[in-house]
Amino acid sequence: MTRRNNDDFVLLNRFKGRLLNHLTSVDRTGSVSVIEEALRYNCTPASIYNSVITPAMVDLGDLWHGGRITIAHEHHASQIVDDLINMVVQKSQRLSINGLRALVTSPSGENHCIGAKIFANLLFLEGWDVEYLGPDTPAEDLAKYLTEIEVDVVALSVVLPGNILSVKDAVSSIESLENPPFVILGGPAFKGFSDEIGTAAIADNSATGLTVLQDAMGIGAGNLSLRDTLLGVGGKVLEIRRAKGMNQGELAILAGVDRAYISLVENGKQNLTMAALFKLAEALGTSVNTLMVSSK
Ligand code: B12
Repeated sequence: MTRRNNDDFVLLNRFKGRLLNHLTSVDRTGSVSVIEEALRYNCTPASIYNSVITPAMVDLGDLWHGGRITIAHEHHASQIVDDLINMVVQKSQRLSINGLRALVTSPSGENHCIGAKIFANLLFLEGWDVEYLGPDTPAEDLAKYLTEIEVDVVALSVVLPGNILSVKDAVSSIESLENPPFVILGGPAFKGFSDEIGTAAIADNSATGLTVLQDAMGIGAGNLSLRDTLLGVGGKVLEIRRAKGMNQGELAILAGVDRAYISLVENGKQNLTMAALFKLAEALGTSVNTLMVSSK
């Protein structure tokens, strides 16, 4: 039997209040117990991140700003929160794998990274392969790194409005690449921000960010059906084979399978094993990730 998710506002707000108390007194055990309880109550990872941990950190910032706690308290609390973020992802189920890969970081000068890490984990739980780099990545180094690793999306998190300038640098460095990935910008610096930054998408919260990426990548929310996945892989195999000027027989020889097998794959009628998928990707000179990018 599957248990229902529980995203009751009053319950989440109570967890947030208790977490804030434990973080204010830098009580790791108490903080962990709040998150464990939220998970036991079937609160979703997104609601624990967005409605428990995030608002607790905002209130903690107010206490710090108002001189009620020291920077040392805030640093210690941030470390505890880092562990809580890991705990949520470790104890949650990843429902699907969408074959897409994202890189998450923040631009030069931005040392806040809790929001970036939460967004990275939400992407992971939604089925993405995620490369999380931590904060403060210089624009040129990021662009250079992107020539070495293949990603579909770069997500940049910005907290301080003063770092909008450096995120603009990052976007233009990425856009100057030969095959630039899709770029999404998010974080509190974009609240009420209405300008454009190159061709990057902008989302000030993680829920909107996930939806924007689903639309941009042509994937629906949640699991794709087996049929849709096989049709997506088949379409991609056909597209790449034709682009390479190969016929089905030639691809079959390279992949070590029958021509009829290629025909079934391309029509979405063959339930491929992972080994077959790897052989096909290799024969087409591409990656499994690329073959797994499905259309809606
Ligand atoms: C913890 C903290 C720090 C820690 C960060 C530790 C860490 N590992 O990240 C440290 C000590 C490093 C720090 C430093 C500073 N901080 Co500080 N910090 C905070 C604090 C208390 C919490 C931030 C946080 O973690 N929030 C929780 C996260 C989860 O929320 P979030 O970032 O909004 O992320 C959510 C969404 O925005 C979204 N999201 C985030 N990224 C992305 C990306 C994409 C693509 C998408 C779609 C969505 C998305 O998803 C997340 C989940 O819901 C805030 C208080 C506050 N009001 O936020 C101050 C705060 C942000 N800091 C502030 C300041 C001023 C500073 C310093 C300048 C202080 C100083 N004088 O040195 C430095 C700047 C350092 C730098 N150069 O970056 C101010 C910023 C004011 C402003 N708007 O300009 C705040 C608001 C405190 C305050 N009340 O004054 N800080």
